[in-house]
Amino acid sequence: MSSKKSTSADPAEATYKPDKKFAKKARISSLSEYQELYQESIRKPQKFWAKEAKELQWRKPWSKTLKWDPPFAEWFTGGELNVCENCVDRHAEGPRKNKAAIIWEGEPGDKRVITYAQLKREVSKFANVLEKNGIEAGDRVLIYMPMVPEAAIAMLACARIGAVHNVVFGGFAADAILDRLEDSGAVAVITADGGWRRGKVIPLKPTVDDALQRFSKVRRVIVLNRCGNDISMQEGRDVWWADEMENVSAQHTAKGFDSEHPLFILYTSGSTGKPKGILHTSGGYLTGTYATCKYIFDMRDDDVYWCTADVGWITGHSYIVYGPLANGVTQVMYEGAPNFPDFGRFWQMIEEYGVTIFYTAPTAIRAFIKAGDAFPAKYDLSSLRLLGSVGEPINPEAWLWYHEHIGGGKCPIVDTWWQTETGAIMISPLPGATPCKPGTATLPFFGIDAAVLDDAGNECKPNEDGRLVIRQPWPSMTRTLYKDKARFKKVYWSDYPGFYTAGDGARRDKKGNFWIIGRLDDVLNVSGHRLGTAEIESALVAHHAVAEAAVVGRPDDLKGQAVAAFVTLKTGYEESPELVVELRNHVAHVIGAIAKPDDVYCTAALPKTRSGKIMRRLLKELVSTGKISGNITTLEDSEVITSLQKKITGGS
Ligand code: 6R9
Repeated sequence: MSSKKSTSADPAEATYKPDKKFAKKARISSLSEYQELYQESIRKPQKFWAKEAKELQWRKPWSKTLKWDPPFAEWFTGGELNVCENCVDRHAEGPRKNKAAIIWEGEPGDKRVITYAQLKREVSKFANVLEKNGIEAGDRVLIYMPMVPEAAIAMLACARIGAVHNVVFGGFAADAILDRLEDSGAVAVITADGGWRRGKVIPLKPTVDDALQRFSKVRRVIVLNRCGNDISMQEGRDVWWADEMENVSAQHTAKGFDSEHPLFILYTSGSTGKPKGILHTSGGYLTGTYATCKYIFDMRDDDVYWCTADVGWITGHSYIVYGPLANGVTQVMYEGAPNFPDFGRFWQMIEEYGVTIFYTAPTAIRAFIKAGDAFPAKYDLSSLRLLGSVGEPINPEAWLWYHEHIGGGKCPIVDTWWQTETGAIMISPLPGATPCKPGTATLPFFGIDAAVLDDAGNECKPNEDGRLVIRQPWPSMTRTLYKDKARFKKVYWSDYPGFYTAGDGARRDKKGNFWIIGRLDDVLNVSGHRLGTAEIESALVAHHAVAEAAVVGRPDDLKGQAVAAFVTLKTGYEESPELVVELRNHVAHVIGAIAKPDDVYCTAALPKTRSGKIMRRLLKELVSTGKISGNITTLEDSEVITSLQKKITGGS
């Protein structure tokens, strides 16, 4: 059965209404119900959030829901809770005791199922290990782990004792670890010997050693034996996870912490300058992640949920660890690459575990499109009932493929807009209520007063481009940049005093749907016309030969900016002057002559951060100057840049 109600012959332009059967069972089952509750939540946001927060377990009730001294917020002031207790103990002691919390699969095929009762024992033991090693509430602990259950256990154990974790994505190099150790002032590191990726061991401990040679304040390194690769252990500083766990009790009494007790710091990557340490606290963050999981992913007791992110990113924090576990759901966790041993791995796992809710990124979807429809077609994906997307605007081509080839034409797709800074999803369809259109994240979540403003601070008219802002505080918002309140104020709160500026360009259509154009620095101005790079990319990707595209502006005497496009081609297509002409005309045909790329470069791959975001900044520099001056350490593959540079400058 299809959820589609086409208002246009072109499927990319059609509106997809929630499936009736889905809507009937959903928590919010019609657009009017959403609208009514939304209006009420914006009139009285504190009332809405307090109701959600009350579903959590508090050790001490709060006395004030919100203390707002712009831009500094305190939520649930005076309240005390233990975040770990909410995610683990609460379920381990009730009817969910023997329910699977984590169904884990390692890349080589090893499998583990951890029930809530077992998770409680493991987390309690590890909390005892941390305390035995002198780690106290407020201490910063750097976590550098592969995607194994112990990564989540380490995070939860930190939360349990009030230590502040800083997870660093396992793909980052020693310099990135060093920056974070220094900025956060970490006293301990939790790592593993290595992790599996595309059939190979990626060593982790040696990278930590490298960073620690230049940072002496870390007293203890706890090392998980995952791969058995050869590593060295420094006497007196490094200890094995398994040895430590052997002699501690499985009982650990959790204390309550203040609602505003820091929970974690997560550094944003990819930007120039010093990394920004986004600080999140306890009660508000948990309330935001809990409530969004409940309404947006419609989590139920019989669901099997799978978010394919890494715990090194905010999506892994909010939608693998804290939100899903606060909801007591069963989730799948996977260690390795989506294409190991082939592009069928995800689909095979969905079939095997009966995954019902699946959350991934457009960049992954485009890789699957490129690999071909035959992979998902081999597996039974009928258990799926809801799909999610996050990380960048999802181009209609990817949306439609996801809808048809993964969702079988029946699953709602929640395109979720949010950021490391927002902590939880801000704009997204509600799966039983919101009509979807490929490419729009649709409407704000309850309590989120999102708007699009022009330079003067007025709300933009429908279809007019402006800046995306949030006008009222919300519980899961970042409280500050770690040790840098001034930068926090300047970066997010100085465009429109009192309002949070997301740094994204956006527009709303007549129905109020938010269309995210992309980061504001990715918006081009061609002959006085504003063009979203995402829009042009989406047009390129809609061409049958194109797998992935990145568009940047290059200075042009006549137009201000000219459009430079980089594309990777699908298997079976080859670069040719004819194809370049065809692609340019195709964009002109889809958007208009103004958007026609001036340059089209075919490339084997696009430069990406290790989290899969295309680094347009580098491409922009390359087309503007012919070279790269900045730091490219966050790149997944720096070869890509070298070969593009040759192509652009005509060098060999
Ligand atoms: C969760 C996450 C945040 C930036 C954000 C925006 C882009 C994320 C999006 C999206 C359009 C979506 N972004 N989700 N753009 N539609 N559904 O990705 O956090 O890594 O901090 O990135 O990602 O540009 O400003 P983070």
